[in-house]
Amino acid sequence: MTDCLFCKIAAKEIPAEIVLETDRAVAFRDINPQAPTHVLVIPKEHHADAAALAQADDGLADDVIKAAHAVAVQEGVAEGGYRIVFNTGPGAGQTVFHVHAHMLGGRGLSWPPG
Ligand code: IU
Repeated sequence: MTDCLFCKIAAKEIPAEIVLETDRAVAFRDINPQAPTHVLVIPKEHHADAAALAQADDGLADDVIKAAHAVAVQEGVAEGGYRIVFNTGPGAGQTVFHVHAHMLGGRGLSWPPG
């Protein structure tokens, strides 16, 4: 999608601190981290939100979740516990409409979220 910031990050047209890349997903550090480790995991293919990702065929949602878990292991936060969050829709706080999983870890995470 031509005007999508995260498509441009996936295409390396805009710089980001990429921590993991697979055939179909890219993971990069959030510019405004909410935890010691806060990484966004996106499919390279454009889908607006988790609802659209869930309807994408051939296991793309699986790939994104597996990449998020791989990042948690790589970043050393898997054992202490981590959270994968898809804010879906403006009412849930989604501000960038290229689906992204937030992977947060490295501190205690309370529940329920705000
Ligand atoms: P949200 O779930 O759509 O609200 O999350 C968007 C996230 O994207 C948010 O945590 C921002 O800090 C983050 N982000 C980024 O990492 N790099 C950017 O250039 C922009 C937003 I714009």
